[in-house]
Amino acid sequence: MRQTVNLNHKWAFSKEAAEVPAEFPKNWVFVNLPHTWNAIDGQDGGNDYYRGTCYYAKQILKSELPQNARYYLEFCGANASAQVYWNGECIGRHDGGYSTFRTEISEALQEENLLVVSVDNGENETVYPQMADFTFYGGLYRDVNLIAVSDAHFDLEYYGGSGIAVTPTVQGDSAQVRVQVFLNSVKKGQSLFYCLQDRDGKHVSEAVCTADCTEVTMEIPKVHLWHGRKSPYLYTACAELRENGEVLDRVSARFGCRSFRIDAEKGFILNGEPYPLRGVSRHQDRWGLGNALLPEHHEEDMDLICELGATTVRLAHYQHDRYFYDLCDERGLVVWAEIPYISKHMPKASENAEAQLRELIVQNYNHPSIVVWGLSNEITMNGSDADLLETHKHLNALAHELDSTRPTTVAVVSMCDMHDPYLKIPDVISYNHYFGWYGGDTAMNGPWLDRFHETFPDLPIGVSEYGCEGLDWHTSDPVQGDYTEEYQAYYHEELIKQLFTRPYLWATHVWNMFDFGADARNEGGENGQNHKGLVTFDRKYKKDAFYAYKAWLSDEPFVHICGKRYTERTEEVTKVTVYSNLPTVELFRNGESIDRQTSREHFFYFDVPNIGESRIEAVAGEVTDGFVLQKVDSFPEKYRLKEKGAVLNWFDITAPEGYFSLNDKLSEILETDEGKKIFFTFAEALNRKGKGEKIAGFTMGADMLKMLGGFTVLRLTGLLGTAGVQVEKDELLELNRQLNQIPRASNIAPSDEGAGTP
Ligand code: GCB
Repeated sequence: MRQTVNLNHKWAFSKEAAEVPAEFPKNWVFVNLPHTWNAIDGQDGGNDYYRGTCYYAKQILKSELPQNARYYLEFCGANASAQVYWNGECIGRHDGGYSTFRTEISEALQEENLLVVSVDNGENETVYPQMADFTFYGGLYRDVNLIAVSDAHFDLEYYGGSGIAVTPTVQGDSAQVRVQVFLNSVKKGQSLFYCLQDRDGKHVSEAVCTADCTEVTMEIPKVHLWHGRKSPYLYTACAELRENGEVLDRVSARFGCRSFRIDAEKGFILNGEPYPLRGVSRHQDRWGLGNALLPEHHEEDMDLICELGATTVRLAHYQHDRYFYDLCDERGLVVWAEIPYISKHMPKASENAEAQLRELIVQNYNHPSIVVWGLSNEITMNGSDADLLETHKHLNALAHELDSTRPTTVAVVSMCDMHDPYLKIPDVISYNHYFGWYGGDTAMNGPWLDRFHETFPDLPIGVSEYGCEGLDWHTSDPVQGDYTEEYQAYYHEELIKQLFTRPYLWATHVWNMFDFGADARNEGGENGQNHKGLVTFDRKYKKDAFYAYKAWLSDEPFVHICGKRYTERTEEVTKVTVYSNLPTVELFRNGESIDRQTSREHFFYFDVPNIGESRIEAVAGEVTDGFVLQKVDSFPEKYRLKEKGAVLNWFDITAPEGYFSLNDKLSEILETDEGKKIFFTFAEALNRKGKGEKIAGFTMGADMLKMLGGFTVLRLTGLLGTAGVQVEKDELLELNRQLNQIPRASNIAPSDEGAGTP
């Protein structure tokens, strides 16, 4: 029988070593896995985290290993490229930081062994991702195992797969389940035993055959369907390789029986019923830990996503830990799984994109939660060409060849024209739109989607990303781009109303469930993070917007008062927003009822007298929520955004009445000829600072500017950190001086309709 030994404990680690050590390096530091070397520098801003090669070393004594014929090392995540050295000899190499790979060591195993793994997250042109809005934490950041098997065994070498593939097909009230196994070194006389077990371990079907019979189809009569969050019923398929009554090897896989289709008009249909996919995207990393996670971290994330009431999760922008896909199966979340083919097509990396897609599918084929394979994200950001199209055609065909049961998709960048030929390649598509954050305003989202739907009525469309930054800054007058918790909540209220009332959208995913590490970002007064999460990076605080979703999606009765971190207010009558999934909410101030409202939109707005100290309480059915509001004379500075380490803060800027300044929105400045001229001269100068014609590889073209028009020029220059460009204080002051000369246009034309219009 196979034995699996976990090897996470006690590795020697070095960032300084220049080569593979010949002996065990006792003077390196000792670490346990999971481990990343970027837990701190990958999250503190500045785009300066260490990207290069580090080494891990471990001593392995044969006497401590289980006795068996063949031995494999299993790496569940080494970011991004790894070379495996066994007693000084390179025995394996793997490119791609998010998938499992294995290396056989049977031949080379001695009594005392030295295992060294060099892991490299440095820049290159051949391994995805290289350019994206998240930190590429380097390290052996998932489990490392040793698997000992008999000579004949279920395959461990094919793209990190499990050696068993299960394909259930629902037919009436039963299911036909095809089980395929992949074997290594079988001999005559060996046999296979197959079984299907229900959730309680009871065998519902069995089959016995010779070892060359690697595919059987078995029936489950009166099948329990896997029906998303409502009933995530799982079966287990197992296969045993036997010889003379002895079990030589055994594999098993959980699976679920469900049918689904994606309809361009009706959205997602699960087991014949409309099952709206409304949910979030997840990045895996965490504050202080980077991507080096323990099972309890995945469990906490899953609990939070379920509390929100999501029915779907987009596991962006790469393959996640297999434990997380397991949790999705168990809890009934419908998953979009994808590879990190992102932001920028790299002609020399297509082979790597293909390998990562192969691994994603082979390794995750059995998960009933997964319904689509994502081929790429915002890949036309820097333009499209014939090679990009070819690569997509190829990836699309490969996904279908490896898995005929699931459609393919792509997440399209907002400004990509809806007629772009690459949109015709996958089976369904989704757009990333940030109208109301980066550019345009919130009201543009629904109409844009309706236009797409009218233009392409047969192509299912979803929203793969939308979101807005929200930190612990506060205001009673939220405006786009202010980074307050209040604007974020307002943005999501608007988006929920538009997206959740359009049943044709096959899936919608908030960007993002959690704040995440993006070391190149310098935003919102907390550098190194993207704060579009509904929950903070440390998972400790659920922002108000979280509850807006809970109100629409969850069945667990609750009431939530917004603005509890904003208790000191100056106005005499203040707005108090309440979210609840119950129809009626009554608000009390110091025990007296202010108002009782009934709404089907789950959002309730109260005007509350703000005098002295007010104990505010919201009551809905059996549930309550409350906080203490305080009247103050002047606006507390602690609520006002302060950029951290900013070259200039908004309050340092001169803004003569009637004239532009860095504190104005780019879109408004670009509406004047003079403003256009000044801004483009400035942008050209920045382009020269970047690489050639581009800023960190991105052309600052008209579409990009249009997309970013909702930001003030100051914020925008802060954002450029994401693209690796630092704008100096004197450059900003000079730009401000020039803007101060331009009178604001008196009759500004109505804002245009946003990017990607047909
Ligand atoms: C996107 C990207 C995502 C970013 C996000 C943002 O469109 O796909 O990786 O993090 O925008 O926040 O700008």
